[in-house]
Amino acid sequence: MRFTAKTISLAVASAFVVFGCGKETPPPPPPKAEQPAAPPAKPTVTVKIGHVSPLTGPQAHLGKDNENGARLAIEEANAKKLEIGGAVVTFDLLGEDDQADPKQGTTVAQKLIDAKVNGVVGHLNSGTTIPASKLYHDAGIPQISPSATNPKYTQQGFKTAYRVMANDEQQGKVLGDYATHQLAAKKIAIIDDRTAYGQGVADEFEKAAKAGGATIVAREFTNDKATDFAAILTKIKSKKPDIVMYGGMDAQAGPMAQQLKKLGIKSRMLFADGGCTTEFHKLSGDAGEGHYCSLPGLPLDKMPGGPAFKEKYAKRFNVDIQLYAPYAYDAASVMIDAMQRANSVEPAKYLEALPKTSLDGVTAKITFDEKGDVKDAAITLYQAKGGKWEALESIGGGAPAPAQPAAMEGMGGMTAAPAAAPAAAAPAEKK
Ligand code: ABU
Repeated sequence: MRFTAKTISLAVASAFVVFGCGKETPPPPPPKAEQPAAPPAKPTVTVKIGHVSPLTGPQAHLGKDNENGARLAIEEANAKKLEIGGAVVTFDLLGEDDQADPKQGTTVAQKLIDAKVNGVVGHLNSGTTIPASKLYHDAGIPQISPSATNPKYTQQGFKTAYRVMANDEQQGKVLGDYATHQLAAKKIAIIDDRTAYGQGVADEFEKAAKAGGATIVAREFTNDKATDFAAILTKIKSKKPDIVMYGGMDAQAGPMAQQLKKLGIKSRMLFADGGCTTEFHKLSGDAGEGHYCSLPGLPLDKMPGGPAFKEKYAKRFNVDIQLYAPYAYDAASVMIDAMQRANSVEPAKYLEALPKTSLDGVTAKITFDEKGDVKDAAITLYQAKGGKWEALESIGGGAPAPAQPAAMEGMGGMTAAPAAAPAAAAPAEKK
């Protein structure tokens, strides 16, 4: 056969008809069997919850502890696949580091507001919580601090501001009463770190100590980054105080106790919650023995959910609780509970449910007064014995009668022990 141009083009054209540009036409699909229609998938929504604490600097151990507490509450809520407002909710924790610095506190608060968080757990420090609270208030974002104890935080009239532990009006008074009544202190020296917390609790302590008949023989101050207190302590030594009260955090309280001993000052020290940690024992060593501290709340082993929380925290994070993790867990839980009761994750809607909170938390039954402070909060006094904080007595919060000594790890390695003497005084009435 001769191949002419005509025969070749006919063959090519035939090939296109049969194979359709190189693809075989597929056979028609077999008829489908009737399938029942699948139910429509539930809508899902991601809810951002901000968390702020110092994650760097001398308080990083406390900041991480707070973040862990909030994270645990959120992970548990996610595992339950909660439905709020008809959607399955996934909570996303946005952790920010404010370095315990007021300026950084407002910077990260604005960052969270810009990220459109639905609520904030934090901040850890009063010095950052108070300035940030104005921004959250103006943005209509609910804020629950686990650990900021300066009373001013909830006295600003902000509908958005809540906290889940006793404040320093209560804590300062309990410490002042304890110093003058139980420890019979007549001459007291006071040092504070000039933060909103340290200075605030020292002021409250001073009022109560004076009311209890003590004389304040020295009032000195340092800062929350300092490590050398020799000059202050040397001045104080000449005043021969019965008690040295320090308003500040463990990073200073520990070295201060060491330097006190080195200078031959025999006075007992008294701290509020910022010095009432395991870290204090690490930093002070033997020099920490015999000093006193207070913590809002019951000892961990006496909290309604304390032992269970301690176990699950260790399992999840493979470390012991430092201090405020149970409160951060409760703060996040209160927020999620309010969203569930409001059936809305919208800040404006669940904000209306927050005042009606009545939650069986890890730390206590949580209900709020008109300012956003937790009602009927307990305060516990401790003494350092054998490198641990041993509970002496709890005041308020439906505290049970003082318990027999019982080993208790975490929360400063505290143990519960019989009271040294009858309760000094009830916490101040909330106004
Ligand atoms: N509550 C003591 C530590 C946190 C703060 O209030 O600054």
